[in-house]
Amino acid sequence: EFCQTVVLKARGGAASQDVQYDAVVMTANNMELKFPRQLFIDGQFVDAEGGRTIDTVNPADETVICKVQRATVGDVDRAVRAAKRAFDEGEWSKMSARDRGRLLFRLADLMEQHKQELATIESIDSGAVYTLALKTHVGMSIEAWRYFAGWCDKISGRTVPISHARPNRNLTFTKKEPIGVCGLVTPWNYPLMMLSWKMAACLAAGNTVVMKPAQVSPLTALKFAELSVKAGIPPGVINIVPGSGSEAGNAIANHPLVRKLGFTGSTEIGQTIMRSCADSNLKKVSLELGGKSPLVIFDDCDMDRAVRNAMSGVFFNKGENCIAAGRLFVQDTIHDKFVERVIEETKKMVIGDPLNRGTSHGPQNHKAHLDKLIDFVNRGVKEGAKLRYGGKRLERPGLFFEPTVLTDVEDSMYVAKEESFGPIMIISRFSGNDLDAVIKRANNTEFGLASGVFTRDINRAMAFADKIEAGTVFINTYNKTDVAAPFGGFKQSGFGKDLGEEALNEYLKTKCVTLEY
Ligand code: TAP
Repeated sequence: EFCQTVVLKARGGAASQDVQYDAVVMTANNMELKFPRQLFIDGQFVDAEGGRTIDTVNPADETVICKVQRATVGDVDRAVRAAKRAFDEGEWSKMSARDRGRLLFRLADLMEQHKQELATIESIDSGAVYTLALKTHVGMSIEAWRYFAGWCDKISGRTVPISHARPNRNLTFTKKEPIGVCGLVTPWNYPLMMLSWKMAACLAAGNTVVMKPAQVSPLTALKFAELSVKAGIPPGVINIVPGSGSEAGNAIANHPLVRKLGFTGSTEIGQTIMRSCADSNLKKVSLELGGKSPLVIFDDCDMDRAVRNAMSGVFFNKGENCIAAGRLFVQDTIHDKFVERVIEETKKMVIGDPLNRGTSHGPQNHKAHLDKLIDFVNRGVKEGAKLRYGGKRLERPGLFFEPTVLTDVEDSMYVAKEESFGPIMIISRFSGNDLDAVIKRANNTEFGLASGVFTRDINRAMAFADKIEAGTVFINTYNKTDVAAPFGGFKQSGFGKDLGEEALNEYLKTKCVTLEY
């Protein structure tokens, strides 16, 4: 691990200062990468108390990329206090909303200038295919920053016609105010994008933030911290505390000065977090949790389009995708043809080094996850599902798992009910044209994140959209998320929205002012 001291020249107002840090320097993807590996607190890169570290591993060859400092409860407390100072006394809360927007636009521009470097770091840290990391992991992150930067000076309240106290008159108006110090805890599947979806809305609303990335993929969050200094975001506004969920994540959820927690991750940890938020100080919470999203394919669909979208619906980002089509229902009249087509396409997928431009399928994020996928398939086969393709770890270095197709999946099976979060297509059949029957099966889950339907019958598609219990519905498409469209689940997939105007409400409070004159 080669390190070099980097001095960052911050732009911006009086609060800006040069920041010095020890960067990890390495070459990958024919470029030089430079990124921090320390905590980012109050505008400075610092070691954790006690200096404990976590190894971060490249899943393409299982080598250790570097050691990252691991935040303790005390470190989180320092970060929260810095965020509180920045909110109460700092430049951030004093500047106008439009100036805040300018800073966020500048940050987005810097991310754009470092796009290749960010995508390469994301690729080596999380196994994302580089071309996808450029377009989605980093590309959509930049779009989220620009989208929310544009909202900064458009957040407004209302005037409300209340009854007068005659002969006087009354007026009520509402103000949308930032909440204060917000905590964010995110997963490893889209490390920079999950940070960006939440933090862009959070900062646009005027809050300050303490963020914990997933311990297995923390590097782009730290590179992002560096860019935030260059953009001139004042010290303490953004704090990044890599570390474990049980220690650093839990310390954020429990902290009495944090007033809002935005979380993306599993349903199980979501429940723990909600409990901590309630017990500590009743902090506001939004939860984007697991999914088992149904995709229903009728025999009047455009078959090519259905096959293409089902493939990306399941295999996009090696299945490490929260809205992945976790279960396919295919009408019996086209079932066999459909299965044959997806197997044919799956065979064509190019598995390999995620940095190669021709690769379409990279390694799974980390070893424990890969092991879970192997167990998942074995369990399905044991219960009677048919393994039609894949299902094993590949015999090559790196955490590669073959894209997998399971058919004959019955509703009672484990694989029909639980999320795999990996590249495993689960196919069940349905008969006849009974929409209600298949919707009932599709709704028979505690998850409710996304859903999809392929049919040329617009009435059937709209009836599906009405009756399906999911926060997102795709008709004749899949995975079509956009920074302007609200995103989030129903039932045990959580509550609260990322993206779109609605996401701002997660990070704002409404004050109601009444005056008499
Ligand atoms: P989790 O295990 O829930 O981890 C998510 C984050 O929470 C990580 O940063 C984790 O830290 C932290 N954490 C763990 N225990 C905690 C605790 N007691 N208190 C506070 N924080 C804690 O999920 P995962 O394995 O990273 O991600 C996979 C899951 O996320 C899947 O179920 C997937 O569906 C879901 N997901 C959902 C969405 C949306 S938008 N709904 C998006 C992506 C992923 P560590 O780093 O130490 O684990």
